[in-house]
Amino acid sequence: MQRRKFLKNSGLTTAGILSVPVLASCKQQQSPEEPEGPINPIRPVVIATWDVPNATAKAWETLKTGGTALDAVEQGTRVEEADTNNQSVGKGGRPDREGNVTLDACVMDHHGKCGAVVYLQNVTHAVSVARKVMEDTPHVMLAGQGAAQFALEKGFPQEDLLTEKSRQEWEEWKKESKYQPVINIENHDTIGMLAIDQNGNISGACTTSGMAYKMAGRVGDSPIIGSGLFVDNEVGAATATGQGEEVVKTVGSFLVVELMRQGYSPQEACEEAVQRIVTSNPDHRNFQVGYIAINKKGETGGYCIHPGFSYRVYAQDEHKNIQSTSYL
Ligand code: SD4
Repeated sequence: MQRRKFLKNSGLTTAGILSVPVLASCKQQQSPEEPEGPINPIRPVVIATWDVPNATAKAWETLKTGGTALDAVEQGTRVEEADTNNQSVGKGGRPDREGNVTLDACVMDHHGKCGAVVYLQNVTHAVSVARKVMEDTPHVMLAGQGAAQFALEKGFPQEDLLTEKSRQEWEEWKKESKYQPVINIENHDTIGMLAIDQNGNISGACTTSGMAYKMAGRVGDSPIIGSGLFVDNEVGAATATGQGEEVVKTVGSFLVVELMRQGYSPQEACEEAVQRIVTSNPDHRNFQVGYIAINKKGETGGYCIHPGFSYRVYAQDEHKNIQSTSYL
């Protein structure tokens, strides 16, 4: 939904939007009988970017066997990190232009705690290193050599992440050395995953090898809290895929969650966040961005710029791949 339309429908002006928290608290005072939590919430729910049935199945199984939402998103995304056929995540990821596979990942839990690693090399499970940063350090983010050293200290195996297939493709790419991100690359890309568990707690994870043939040292949106992922247990969560630079410029996942706080559904919030990118960037026909979101009621949504993005939802024992609607 476009912002103007929302304002029209809701009868709110910009000033009204800005004062929503004030209005909300007045409303609570006037209607004490109004229930605090969502009525009949859908729980548990897992949602992930792209068609990643093995990952969402693993997350679902984790929830069903007593795991928390954080356990679910970690276990689910690890499936893609270990899958060498997924050349955008973990082992087998496409390298930067110098031939190095560098990983970015983050996690965020229902307490608002978070951890991230950027430019991590030679460790497959970046998402688990990110969780360790969150749980075992006073910091939020570790980069490069420091992140690798931390992973080593925590017992993560060191391995070469560049597979023969990705190496050969990189050799081929070098002949022209043209950096042109490919829209919907193989329809199987960076994984962002959100889950709400039986207790209604929400967590998220996002992990990637980033844009193929990026400059050495480049970091995208995926490990940046608020851009590639954001969780607010009172409201909901969002995560992004696609050209990270555009997501960072609009602090995309935070924006989606803040829109849900203002009353947008997950679907409407994703649409508005994509609209924000499209409006500010006339080049939007040349890149993809996709968002998915979940709210406290367990409702989900997704939206992207170009057709071809899909997302997996596992809820009420139904496991579906949903073709996202798109701006173009
Ligand atoms: C990045 N957002 O590094 C990631 C890449 C991605 O689909 O999502 N590709 O910018």
